[in-house]
Amino acid sequence: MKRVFSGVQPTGNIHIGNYLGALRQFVELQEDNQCIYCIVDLHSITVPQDPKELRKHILDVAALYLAIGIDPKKSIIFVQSDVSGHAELSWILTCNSYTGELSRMTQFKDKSRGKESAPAGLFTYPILMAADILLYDTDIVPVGSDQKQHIELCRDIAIRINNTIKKDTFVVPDGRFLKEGARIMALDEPTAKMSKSAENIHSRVSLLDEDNKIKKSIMRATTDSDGEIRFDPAGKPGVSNLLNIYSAFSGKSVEDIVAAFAGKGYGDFKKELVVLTQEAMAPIKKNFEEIRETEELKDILRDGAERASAIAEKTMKRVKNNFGLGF
Ligand code: AQP
Repeated sequence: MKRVFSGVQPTGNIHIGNYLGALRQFVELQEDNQCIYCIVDLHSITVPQDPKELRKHILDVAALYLAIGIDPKKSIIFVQSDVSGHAELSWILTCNSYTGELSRMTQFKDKSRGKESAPAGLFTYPILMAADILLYDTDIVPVGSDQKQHIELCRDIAIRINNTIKKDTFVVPDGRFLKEGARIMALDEPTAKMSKSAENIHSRVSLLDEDNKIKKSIMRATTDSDGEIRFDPAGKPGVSNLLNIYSAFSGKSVEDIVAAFAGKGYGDFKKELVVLTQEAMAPIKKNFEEIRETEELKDILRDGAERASAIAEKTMKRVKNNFGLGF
């Protein structure tokens, strides 16, 4: 069995980009792999968080994991800060990473915008992400394509330490990126990725949006004036993004969708996409409502943290031993 690890930040507004790029893979992979799904709260504090809101969002993500179909009997679900090995391993990896490679991370450049007051955590967070993955001897990391650069960094650090400290200190993981859904773009600005933190709520469809909000956001999605439904990400980013979403929700190929809508207008296409999206979100919302307030949710997280800790402790023992740390 291969080991799978991935995580989502508890920063609110989990959207269809997160779902189609990453979360939907989580469910599929749990059938044939040992899966570990984390709520990465330590990552979320790279930017200021309100403590009350953060706690609420942690439980929201946990409930969403269950609502989309992650089964806690098959997969481990836990909160990152409940397992101390993440922060501990992160320091060891920090000492084996280069400031040059961290400076090249596009997410750091985007989020820090060159400001001297940018939190140092924004700079080092790809190392924490590497620690999350390496702590569990992970083989496969299902993520959206925005994480490609961070996965490459994680591999580079693991290979470097295996070569310089001791062979087989770390398992070198592979990213897993889907063909449709790996990068869902903002509905209002289809050259930027759909994001949780964008100010315009109609830039995204969140998993818990009401039907009416889903309809509004999709019907006002930016397209173009040529009127033809065609897949051309460079020339027609808005329509191509909607085709991608349609394909990911329906399981149909983009070519088949384009053929089915030949001669029809954007309005007809968007209306069908609205229904498709509403239908995909309905069971998630229903399950979420049932799970969110139960005590069982917290029991699942406690149990998950225990199971994750048992794996993490073994890795930390091996790593510390290889580095000559402790006695
Ligand atoms: N637009 C996207 N398309 C496909 N996949 C995406 N992911 C994120 N955005 C898209 C994937 O979702 C997983 C969880 O993401 P995250 O919670 O760790 O954080 P993020 O990438 O910071 O999410 P956002 O929405 O982009 O938040 P902000 O507002 O901070 O910019 C990851 O696997 C990610 O690849």
